Formats: sequence, structure tokens, C-alpha cells
Amino acid sequence: MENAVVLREWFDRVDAAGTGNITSPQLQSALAVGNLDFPLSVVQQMIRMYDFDRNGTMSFEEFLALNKFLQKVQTVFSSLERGRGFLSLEDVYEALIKLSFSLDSPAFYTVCESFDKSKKGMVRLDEFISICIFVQSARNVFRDLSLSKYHVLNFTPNY
Ligand SMILES: [Ca+2]
Repeated sequence: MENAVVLREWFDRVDAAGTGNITSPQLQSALAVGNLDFPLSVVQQMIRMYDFDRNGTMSFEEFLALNKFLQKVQTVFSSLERGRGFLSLEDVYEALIKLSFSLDSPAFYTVCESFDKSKKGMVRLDEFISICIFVQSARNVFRDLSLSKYHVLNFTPNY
């Protein structure tokens, strides 16, 4: 478990102006310092996943939730990369199951292909994180859609 003080220091360094919130370009460059290169669209999705107050930026509390998610993803990545620095597609499949993100095979390969920049079946940590964020966000959208549908129809599923 990461030390809350260390996380606070990191957050305050990124939020250099002391606004209490981190924007997506700020988060993008902060992650790049740690050798994690994400397109801005992925960073925006990352913020959106835990943007509890929906203001488009990341407060410290929201950052703690995101950090927890990233730690979980990195732990699974480390347990499967076996010193190579990347995961094979089979490893990614296993990793997603470990994270309880199960996809059927066609969807899985489509998602992997779109995030595997080298197209060599070698998925680096930042690519793996992008895949997890994509799958997690897709699941949230699906959940929100079904919730609103049930709400509109005033229907409660009986399970
Ligand atoms: Ca926010």
C-alpha cells in the first residue's frame, strides 16, 4: 500500500498552481515522467472513470481511487511479465480474467489489436493500462445504460 504522504506530495507537485485539481494534460505529462505514455484521450478516460463530481478534473480523493485501480493493474502486469517488460496476448487475456474483466475472444483480440502499438503481440504496461481502462469504461457505460433503462421502464431485474 502506497504511503498517503507520498501520494499527496505527488499530487501537489503535479498540481503546481495549487488549484486542488489536476487536468488531463497535467496528468498526461506526470505519467510520462514515469515512462507511461498515454494518448490524451486515454488520460481523459482515466479521469472520467473516477470523476465523482463530474467537473472534468481530478481532485486528490479522485486521484486516490484512480491510483488504487492503477496499482491493481500494475500488480497483475508484474505477476505475468516475467522480466520481459511486456505481456503476450495470452498473458493479457489471463490478466484481464484476474482483474475480473472477462471478454469473449473476438472482442478481446479487437481490443488488444487497437492498443498494441507495435503490432507484435507485445503489450507494454502503458498499453495494458489503456486496455484495462477501455474495458472498465465500456463496462461502466453499459451499466449506466442498463440502469437508466430500468429506471425509465420502472423495471427491477429479478436476480
Ligand atoms: Ca473531479
